[in-house]
Amino acid sequence: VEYFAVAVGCLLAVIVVSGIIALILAVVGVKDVYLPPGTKYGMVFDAGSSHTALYIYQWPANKENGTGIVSQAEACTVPGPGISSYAENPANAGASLRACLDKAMTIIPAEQQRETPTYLGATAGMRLLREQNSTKADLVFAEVSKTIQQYPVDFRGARILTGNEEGSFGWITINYLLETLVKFSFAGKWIRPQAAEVLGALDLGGASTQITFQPSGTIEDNSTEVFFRLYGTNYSIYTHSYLCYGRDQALKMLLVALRKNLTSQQISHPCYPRGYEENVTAAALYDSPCVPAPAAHDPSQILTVRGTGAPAECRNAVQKLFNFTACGANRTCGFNGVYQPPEHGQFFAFSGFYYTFYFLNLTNGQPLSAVNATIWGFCTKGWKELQASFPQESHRRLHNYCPSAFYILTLLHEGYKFDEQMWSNIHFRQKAANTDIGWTLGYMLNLTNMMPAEAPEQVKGQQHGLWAAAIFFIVLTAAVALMAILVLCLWNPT
Ligand SMILES: *[C@@H]1O[C@H](CO)[C@@H](O)[C@H](O)[C@H]1NC(C)=O
Ligand SMILES: *[C@@H]1O[C@H](CO)[C@@H](O)[C@H](O)[C@H]1NC(C)=O
Ligand SMILES: *[C@@H]1O[C@H](CO)[C@@H](O)[C@H](O)[C@H]1NC(C)=O
Ligand SMILES: *[C@@H]1O[C@H](CO)[C@@H](O)[C@H](O)[C@H]1NC(C)=O
Ligand SMILES: CC(=O)N[C@H]1CO[C@H](CO)[C@@H](O)[C@@H]1O
Repeated sequence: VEYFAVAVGCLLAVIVVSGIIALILAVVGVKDVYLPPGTKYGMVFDAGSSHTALYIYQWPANKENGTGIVSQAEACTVPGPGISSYAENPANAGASLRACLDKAMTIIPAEQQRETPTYLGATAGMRLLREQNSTKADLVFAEVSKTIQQYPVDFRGARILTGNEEGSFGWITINYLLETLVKFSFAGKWIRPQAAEVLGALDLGGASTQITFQPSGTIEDNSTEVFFRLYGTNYSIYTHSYLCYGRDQALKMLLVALRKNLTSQQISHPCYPRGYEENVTAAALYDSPCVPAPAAHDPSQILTVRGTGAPAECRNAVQKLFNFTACGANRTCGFNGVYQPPEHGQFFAFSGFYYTFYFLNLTNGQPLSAVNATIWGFCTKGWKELQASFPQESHRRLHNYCPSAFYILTLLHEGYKFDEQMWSNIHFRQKAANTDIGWTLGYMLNLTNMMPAEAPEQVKGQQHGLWAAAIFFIVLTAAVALMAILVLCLWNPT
């Protein structure tokens, strides 16, 4: 009986200890402990209204080594117009992406390609196309998806971002790159930077513009409020996207507004330089939901647009694109009746804001009065003088800098209400930490769960060596115990 009890005891001990070993190995996962070092990649197509760009990001495998560690490996501009322009010929939208996808395949090592998360996000150009004809928008998405699926990547879908998402992800991108949300300290811990203030984001696309910031007070209109919890901190952010107030659509609205007389073939344009002339068809002018076509009009009619180079008239015409009276009396407001709390903190203004102001050499922190003076001066130049001053600039774009600049000035100063003092808080930037600023990085960080809601106590990858050693030690101890039990059991019987 005694012998039997000892045998059962030994057997139980063996089972329990083996179980513990098995459990440890299963929970930890041998794979997890011995992940090979290397670089991981992710790709995001930014399908904007005027063009598409592919961003390739990289980060060290198995260790998100603090924020700022995801960096841009490459940015590739897709040749041709934005995907929404292929509504009549969707197959070509897919084909247009090939050059950049081919390039990506030369950058991402072959063995990494299959696990490279790849996204396509479309913005206001596709929002407008969907508004016009959602079947056409679906066909374009089907074609771009088909093309991307022909490449050996982990394609996770093509979709239209909402205006609020576009603004929020731009805000996350900036604050991630500037390490205002979280920082990796030298002590090897994630910390929330105490001194750092989050920055606001001002984005100007071709078909929409976004303003996003953390106000000092409460947000009174919850359609403009987004909440995130990032690294253990709650953020309540104001964001609004104004559809049709991107640069290209705004200039289209301006041109239509300047067409005072529907029977005339002529349009006088005070923002275009004297001596500049171009023809547009009525079909091209009224091709967007931002500019409703007149009831009876002939799409094949050809209109002649003539520049008059008159800055005061130009400014007046641009101001009329905004409705500044639609807000209730006791509400802080942007324009067109959209709620906006008072601005707070520093802002980065990027994409269209940056490109136009960079051309005019206005990105060095010039005060509002100097910006105003430069734009007025630029808008008085005649077409010949302009071409002579900027011989290397494409003539297709040169005539648009004056209206674009007045548009940006009016949008920021009167639309978003940046007064003279607040103006100095706007920083016109294209990049931060060598990475282009836009919504794409924030979008990828969110979708790959690289921005956890809770602050990790320590990064598993960081403590890799220690972690592996601890597991090894526990398993070794358990194995020795197992041996000891077996030996004792075998010695005991008699
Ligand atoms: C991670 O951070 C450490 C300490 O800051 C640094 O020495 C190391 O180069 C970083 N790793 C990568 C892959 O950037
Ligand atoms: C939308 O586009 C589809 C495909 O091009 C076309 O067949 C359909 O007639 C269009 N619908 C409208 C309302 O224009
Ligand atoms: C501005 O908006 C208000 C309220 O929506 C409207 O009554 C008014 O006509 C608008 N003004 C212009 C110039 O469009
Ligand atoms: C651009 O502006 C800065 C600051 O106002 C000035 O110092 C610089 O000379 C300007 N550059 C050009 C090319 O105009
Ligand atoms: C800011 C934002 O849109 N965050 C999203 C990130 O992704 C999760 C799902 O994984 C969404 O729930 C969040 O809203």
